[in-house]
Amino acid sequence: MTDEIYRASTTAPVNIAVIKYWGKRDPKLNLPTNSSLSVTLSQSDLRTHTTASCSPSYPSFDSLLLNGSEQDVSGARTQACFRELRSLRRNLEGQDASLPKLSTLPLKIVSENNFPTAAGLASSAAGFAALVRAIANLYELPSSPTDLSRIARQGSGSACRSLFGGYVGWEQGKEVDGSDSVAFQVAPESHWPEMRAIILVVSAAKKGVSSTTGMQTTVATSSLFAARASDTVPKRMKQMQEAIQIKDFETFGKITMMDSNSFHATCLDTYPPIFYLNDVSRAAIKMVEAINAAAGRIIAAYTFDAGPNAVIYYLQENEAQVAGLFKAFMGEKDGWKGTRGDAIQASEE
Ligand code: 2P0
Repeated sequence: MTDEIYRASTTAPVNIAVIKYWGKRDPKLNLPTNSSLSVTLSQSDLRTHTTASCSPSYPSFDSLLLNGSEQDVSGARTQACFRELRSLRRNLEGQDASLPKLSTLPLKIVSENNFPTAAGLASSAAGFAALVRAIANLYELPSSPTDLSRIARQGSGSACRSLFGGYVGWEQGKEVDGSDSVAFQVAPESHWPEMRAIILVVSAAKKGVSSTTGMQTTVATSSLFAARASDTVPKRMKQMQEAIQIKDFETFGKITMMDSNSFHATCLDTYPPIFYLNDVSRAAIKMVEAINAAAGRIIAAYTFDAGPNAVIYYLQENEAQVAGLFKAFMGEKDGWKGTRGDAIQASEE
């Protein structure tokens, strides 16, 4: 092999869950205690761009640069992704001796996010999805998005949903090896092109309690959690998929808001309690309630992940009543905004 550099790039989108993943039955493989469902809107354009390369000329260790800063790749999650992808490449090389032995070369990964990292905007989801697909492209693996979702899940649970666009489910699965715990597309984005999301950036700071630590404490201490995982979420998964299929925004919105509330209720029911919402988050909830009350039906739906930032879903036809009102109320401030101006910065005071 010469000192050639082999390279491939990809992007992966942030996904925002409308039925939340919270709780692991296997923390090593990131196997969840319930299925979940997310929406990826390309118009919101929150993405990780990743280039994976390998070369005999590189120093003899794997490296990962995220937004210009060197990251530790020795963690079990990153190592699991590297190991699985190298093993698939090794199989290809075993079948075809003419292929360059890329599986033996050090990897250099360079990633850039166009949104605040670890601010409850699912940065690890887009990050691991892009990392896995970039390496799979580099290795020219014939893997399907489903196969890649199985690998990305081991990097970060929610990452499996970022391998698909549009409306994406993550089937919790039953197998102990996680082979059936994969993402699937419920509908492409084009199925419901009127869907819009606005992100209210309440805080771009790193979250106080990491998702992994938070969810393990919830599983261990919350009595609300068991009912959520075994009863509430399975019912909602069905209802939500039906609502998406028939483009029923009122049901979509109601389940989205109720599931966000249920997730944050189990956080509060965790001991010691976990608070992700703050006063601005609660003001956003009241705004949505007021918008819906004025409309006489649900035209806006909020959801919050492991942080105070709100994502508000609405349909294009209600742009003025929803996004217009939020922008007017919160004021457009300097600071981070989505590339198409669809995120607004709010003050925490
Ligand atoms: C979700 N969240 O479904 C939920 C809602 C946060 C609240 O997935 O430990 O970063 O890497 O598997 O995927 C955040 O959890 O956790 C998350 P790990 P992850 O989007």
